[in-house]
This record gives sequence, structure tokens and C-alpha cells, in this order.
Amino acid sequence: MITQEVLTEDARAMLEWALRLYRASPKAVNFLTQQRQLFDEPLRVGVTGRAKAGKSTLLDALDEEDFVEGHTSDVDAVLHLTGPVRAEDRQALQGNPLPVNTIVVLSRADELGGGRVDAMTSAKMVARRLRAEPELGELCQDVVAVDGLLAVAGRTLTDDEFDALAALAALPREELDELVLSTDRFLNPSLEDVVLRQGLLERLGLFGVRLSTTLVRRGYGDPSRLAAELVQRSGLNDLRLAVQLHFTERAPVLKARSALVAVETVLRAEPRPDARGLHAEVERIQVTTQDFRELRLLAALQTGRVALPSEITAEAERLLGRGGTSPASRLGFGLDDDQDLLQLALSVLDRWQAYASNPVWRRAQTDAAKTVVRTCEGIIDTLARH
Ligand SMILES: Nc1nc2c(ncn2[C@@H]2O[C@H](COP(=O)(O)OP(=O)(O)O)[C@@H](O)[C@H]2O)c(=O)[nH]1
Ligand SMILES: [Mg+2]
Repeated sequence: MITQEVLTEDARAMLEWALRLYRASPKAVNFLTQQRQLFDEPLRVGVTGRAKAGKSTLLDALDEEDFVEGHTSDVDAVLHLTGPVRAEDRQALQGNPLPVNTIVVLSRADELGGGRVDAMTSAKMVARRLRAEPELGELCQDVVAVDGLLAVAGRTLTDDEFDALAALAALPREELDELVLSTDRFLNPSLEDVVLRQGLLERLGLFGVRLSTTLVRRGYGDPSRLAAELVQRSGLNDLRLAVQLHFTERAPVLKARSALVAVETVLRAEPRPDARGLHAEVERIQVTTQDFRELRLLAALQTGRVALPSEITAEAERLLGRGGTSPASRLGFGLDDDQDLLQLALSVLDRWQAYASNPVWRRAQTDAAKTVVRTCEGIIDTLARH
């Protein structure tokens, strides 16, 4: 979108302005020079969370070059790993000036669901509930449940491992159920092949073993089919999709956000009387950038700070890019729709213009409608240029 190109240029110009203004401060120059360099590099994502939250394992599963462990000053977006969300997690997420760059990952999600075969199904339901929780909605863009261990195993499952799992699955039902009841039983030294089982347990966890043997019994009879199903059930694909929607598609916005945060940091650390113009520019970019408006309004709608009539709330969220920022995603355009996209966009714009001037709506609501109107204009702009 053309607005993102403008944003990128504005952010770059702002960094240059800051560099000129602070040229006498080696510390500021160092920091800003590094930020300007990062600005032109690919989006960097930090994976954060407590020790043993599963950060290294998830990084392994994602296998993305520009993802790093920890929250450093050089990341543009964050995957925050947590078990059941606790007060300290909320704290870790707060104090974020533009909280538009965080996905919460319910990690080790198999344990959340007690390791039962349906553990991931219940973990995914917990994630869905948390996503709609107002307080959390304000702090992050999305909540996704992932079993990182299972994802890694699925991506790298060997034929030998498959054979071992298939052999387990071929045991009489009761014998197998008994064996996978607990780690102790599974590793019972008086049974054969305990070393093999030890290996499976390390790779898959007890949940992974239970799930894999169940799947083999249900007919996932070859290594690649089982592997793909394990990856699907691990939640890794859901996480990749969320990263795509919230980070990759909005990369220029997140890059600009990083630049804004960097300049604000310098302005705060080394205040100067002649920085008023730069302050104003930072604020102008934050307030006028449509992408930031969209993200702020999405958070406001989700937290209930702004409430629209319920029958159009979902449409507003979709138009604002909740499910993706392409014109088709924003318009909720299915593959089998044969309506003209531009016609559809024009009629949607019409309706939202009417909302924006609805005399019985409150100010916050008409302001929200105006933001959606600008979004519709952006969609039409994009469509008209193709
Ligand atoms: N059951 C289960 N165990 C996991 C999962 N992810 C990681 N682990 C295990 O938890 C421990 C800590 O994981 P690690 O990725 O090193 O955590 P980090 O300290 O946050 O980097 C390791 O023993 C992993 O095998 C998961 O999704 N499910
Ligand atoms: Mg680690």
C-alpha cells in the first residue's frame, strides 16, 4: 500500500533528523546509527518468556533466520511465551508505547491440557478465550497455543522413530494404554526396548507418544502423513499464520514503530530544548498513520473501550485487517465470490460513511467509523491502481 511507503520514508527522515540533532552526543549517535542500519534489514522477531518456557524449542520448530531468543533492543516484534497467563506476563507486556507487535504464545500447550490426547484441542480453546479477553487484547495482537516439542518432532520425524511408534501402536490396546499412562510406566526398566522408548519420550513428550500411537491406529500409516499431522496439531501452522498476518504483512509498520520507539528513547534520555520539532514529528507520525490508527482501533474494539453496534463489529475488525491486510481479506471476499471487488468496496465505503455521520452515535463511535472509512478509501485506492 502506498501509505506504507510514505510511512517508511517519514520514519527514515525522522531517524536522520534525530541523527543531525544529536550529532554532538556520541552515545545517541551510536544508538541511532545502529537503529538506522536495522531499519533497512528484515523484520527481527524476539522470542521471550521465562526460563524453560520453551523458547529454544520453538525457535527450532520455526527455523526462521531473523528470529532470536530474548527481548533485545534490535527486535521489531515479539513472540511472548507463557503457560497459563499470570500477572507477571501481563506486566512483561505492559509499558509498550504502541502495543501492536506482540503475539502471546501459550507454549508447552500439551502440558496445559494435562497431556491427554485432546490436550491441544483444549489448549487451542483456551487461546481463543484469552484472545477475546479485553485486558489481554490491549497488550497483544493474538494468542496462539503451540506444542513446540511436537512441532520439532513432526518436522524431523525419522523412519526409525515412525517404526518404533508403529510397533507401540500395534500392541494390544490395554497394554498400550497402561504403558503410556505415566512417564514411569513408559520407562519401566523391566520391559524391552526401554532405550528406544526413552528416545521417543525425549523427542515427543508423553503427549506426543500418546497422540502419535493413537494416530497410527487411526490409519496414519506412513511417516510423512504422521509427521504432517503432528505439525498441524502442534499449533505451529496457526502460529506461522499469525506471524504472517500480524508481523510479515505489516512489516513496514513494525519497522517504523521501532524507529519511533528509538527516537523517543533518545528524546527521553537526553532531552534538549531544540528538540520540540522532532517531538512533534514523532507525534504526528503516530497519530496520522492509518496503520497505527487501525491497530489502535482494533485493540479498542477488542477491549470494549469503543463499542460499535454488535452486528457490525466483526465487519469493522475485518476491514481493519484483523484477518489479513489484503483487500480481499479485509472485504471478507471468498474464492467463490463472483462479485466485483471494487463494487463491493464502494458499497462498504458508502455504508461506513453513513455510520460516520450518524447523529445518534457517540463521538468515539463516529471517530471509529471515520477510521474505517479511511481504511475503505485505502482499499479502493489499492484496487483502483491494479
Ligand atoms: N511437553 C513439552 N515440553 C517442552 C515443550 N517445549 C519445550 N519443552 C521442554 O521444556 C524444556 C525447556 O525447553 P527450552 O526450549 O530449552 O526452554 P527455554 O529455556 O525457554 O529456551 C526442555 O526440556 C524441552 O524439551 C513443549 O511444547 N511441550
Ligand atoms: Mg533457551
